[in-house]
Amino acid sequence: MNSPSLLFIQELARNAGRILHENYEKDLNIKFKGDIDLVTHVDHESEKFIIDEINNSFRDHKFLAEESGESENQSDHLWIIDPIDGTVNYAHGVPFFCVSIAYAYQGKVVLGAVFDPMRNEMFSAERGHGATLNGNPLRVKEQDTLKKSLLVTGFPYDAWYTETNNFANYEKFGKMSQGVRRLGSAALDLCYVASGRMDGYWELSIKQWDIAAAGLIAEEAGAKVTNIQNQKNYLDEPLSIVAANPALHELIIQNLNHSSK
Ligand code: LIP
Repeated sequence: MNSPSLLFIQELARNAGRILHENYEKDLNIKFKGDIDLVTHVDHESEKFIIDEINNSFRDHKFLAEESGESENQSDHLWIIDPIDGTVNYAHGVPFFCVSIAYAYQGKVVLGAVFDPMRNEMFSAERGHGATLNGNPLRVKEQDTLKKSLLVTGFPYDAWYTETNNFANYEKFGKMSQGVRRLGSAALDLCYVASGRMDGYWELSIKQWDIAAAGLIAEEAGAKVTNIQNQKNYLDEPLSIVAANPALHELIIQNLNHSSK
């Protein structure tokens, strides 16, 4: 068998999460990829562990990972990996981050696992078989009015310069909802929508590795997940995302500004 099981991807995320937990609040050898886009040696250690484990179990799979990029080989089997989603939180000692691992077959994500090592919370899904949190079924909340909704969003690393910085939406939705949170991990933001802790999530600019696993988890929990053009191919460039139950998803799409102008 050259395809993984849900159990395999769950254990892989859990074991990578141990690396994050063991190094939390230690010397992280922080380096900067941009003005505010940073990386720690733990990002690289977690990613190497995940890729080595996959190579030990499966032959010739392809990878798209935040730190090492896209592997050059061709394969029907693609792993989409964020070794630490919430790296800025991790680097600052804020306990809100996770490991995000997705597996896609012939271009369609079929398995996803997001593990939060600080709360020991394993969010996972297999396409067509539902989503769970530590084995318990997940379902989005059916909140259908913005003023009763708790929303979550994020900002791109080039927010200082880009017109799609999302600040105008933060203010607009802040005046239409019960609140807008910025928690710092897209994967956990999506999993919190899947679990009903949050009602809706959006970002104007995001990466495949941030959302591939949790996007499937949210879909399997009953969320409508699209890009900001309301298209279902939210993993295609240029990436953006909106996730909520269908009624609230429509209200977010209707009110979203696609630029700061
Ligand atoms: C982060 C996302 C976050 C987004 C940040 C960044 P990273 O991913 O989780 O939601 O707002 O700009 O993309 O860099 O921690 O893997």
